[in-house]
Amino acid sequence: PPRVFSGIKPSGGLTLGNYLGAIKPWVGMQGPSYQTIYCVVDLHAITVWQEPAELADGTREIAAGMLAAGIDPEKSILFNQARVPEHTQLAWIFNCVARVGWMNRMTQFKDKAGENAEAVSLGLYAYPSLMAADILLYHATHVPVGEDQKQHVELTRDIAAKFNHDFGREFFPLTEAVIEGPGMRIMNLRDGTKKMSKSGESDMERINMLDDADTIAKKFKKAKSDPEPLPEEVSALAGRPEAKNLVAIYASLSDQSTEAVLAEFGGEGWGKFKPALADLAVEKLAPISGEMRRLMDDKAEIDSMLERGAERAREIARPILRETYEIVGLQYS
Ligand code: AQP
Repeated sequence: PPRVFSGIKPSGGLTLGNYLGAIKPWVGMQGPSYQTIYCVVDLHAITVWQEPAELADGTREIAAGMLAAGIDPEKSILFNQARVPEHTQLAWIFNCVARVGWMNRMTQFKDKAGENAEAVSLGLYAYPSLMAADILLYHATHVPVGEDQKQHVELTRDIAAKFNHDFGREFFPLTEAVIEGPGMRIMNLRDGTKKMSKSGESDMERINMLDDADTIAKKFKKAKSDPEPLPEEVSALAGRPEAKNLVAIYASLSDQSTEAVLAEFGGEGWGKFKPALADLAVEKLAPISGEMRRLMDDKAEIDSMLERGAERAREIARPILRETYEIVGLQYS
């Protein structure tokens, strides 16, 4: 079956955006149609400063979130990136294949670096090359990601194509981004034009998977909305980013279409919709956060699960890296 690879950075606590936009669809891809490989990409996290004392626990939290949400370590390979050194080995080769001009066009780098592009880490700049290595180390052909990662998957194809061309062999596949349907980009609760992020400034702008029921209720109550009631028609959500986001979260959590949510709540005010949304979120998230806490209590168990996953990942990665070295003419022992 075609191989799927995707990952999450342990750069903060897991958010509702990561869950609805990534983990939930990944759970659905497990099964006979795909071989699924999911990774906690800790090497990507350190492209910006991470407190060493918190990084290992952050890695365990993301792994616990994936397990609690339904990633099954028997059906999928689940591990953390640092345990498989082949990722960085292949990334170096890709640093020598990719062109500086390609990196200069990456919009995520421009967004993250902002005004300060001279002072960010070299790792942040080279991030897409490591991401290409993550994917191509397994010859993965399908990468489920949010819309914001599409450009990086296209760059992965460019790197694969240039490698294949330069060395005269069709060795790396041309990977496809699998973008989930609309509504899968969960926005910031205080500003509906920005995405919900782990590392956003204020905790009030996101729902963390480990938030308790009162915190979830408070965050939705204080979430920015607008003075209008909910519309009857989906088209009337245009130009109302906060309303659109809250309706999309409800639809995604309840596995319904936006139309169905508006059929139920159209014409109602926020005083009715926000508590219903908070109740739904608590109902869906409480079992996951409970299981996450239980898993995180036993660090040794999570670590040995990640270690087993890493061993399985290396069985695939090692021969592909070895062959890459041979193609390039590097001696390897
Ligand atoms: N708000 C979101 N809505 C939908 N999907 C999202 N993803 C992240 N935020 C949202 C998806 O989650 C996967 C893992 O993302 P990541 O952790 O590797 O990187 P990110 O997209 O940069 O996540 P954050 O939360 O915004 O982290 P920080 O703040 O550290 O940069 C990806 O598939 C992503 O699309």
